[in-house]
Amino acid sequence: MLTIQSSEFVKSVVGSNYPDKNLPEYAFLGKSNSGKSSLINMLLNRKNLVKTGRTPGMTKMLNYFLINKKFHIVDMPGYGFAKVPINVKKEFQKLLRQYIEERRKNIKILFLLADIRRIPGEDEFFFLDLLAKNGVPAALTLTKADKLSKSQQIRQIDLILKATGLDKKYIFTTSALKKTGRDDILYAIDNSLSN
Ligand SMILES: Nc1nc2c(ncn2[C@@H]2O[C@H](COP(=O)(O)OP(=O)(O)OP(=O)(O)O)[C@@H](O)[C@H]2O)c(=O)[nH]1
Ligand SMILES: [Mg+2]
Repeated sequence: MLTIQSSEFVKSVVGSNYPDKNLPEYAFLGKSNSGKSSLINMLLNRKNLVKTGRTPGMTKMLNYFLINKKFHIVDMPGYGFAKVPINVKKEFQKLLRQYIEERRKNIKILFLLADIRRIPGEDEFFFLDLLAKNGVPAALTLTKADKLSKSQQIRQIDLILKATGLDKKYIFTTSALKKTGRDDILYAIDNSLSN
């Protein structure tokens, strides 16, 4: 089992000034407010390494963190913020697409986050398709599971499997609040690091 021995902020990347070290990376992508930063903090056992709950839709940076001096975790900017103008949205999609295309060799798993209470829609399909085209493994990661009862979770996961056509093994269920799903994600990272 992967244990987190060290985690440190490396840099914020705008454009293509990626870190010099060419390490494997694990990216966290999702709509604004889907819980990316909270999940990363939970995985790393850090309260506030990644800032959470700030003005959504404003950061255009990729934030790189170095873990165990061995791999990077990337907190990606949240997309789909309802109040931004369409041209800003387009620019955003371009930026995220550019990252995926430029880093497709580095990205070992992209965790695509979605609030468990929502059925994934157009945005998620856009990225799942883009990731498949670039050969980047994707894991749909359902967040805020604590918002539903166990039986509601089971029902909702069933609907999500039907809507996406994904296999159950590519879906993680998490709660940053209750610290659930941590072992599953760390296990997946560990597994891919040793392959
Ligand atoms: N109940 C519950 N709330 C959560 C959970 N994870 C995140 N939240 C809350 O959801 C809000 C957004 O969380 P963030 O982690 O900042 O989300 P984000 O995806 O990083 O948002 P952006 O950086 O704006 O894209 C915050 O108010 C969190 O406290 C969870 O597992 N359970
Ligand atoms: Mg965030």
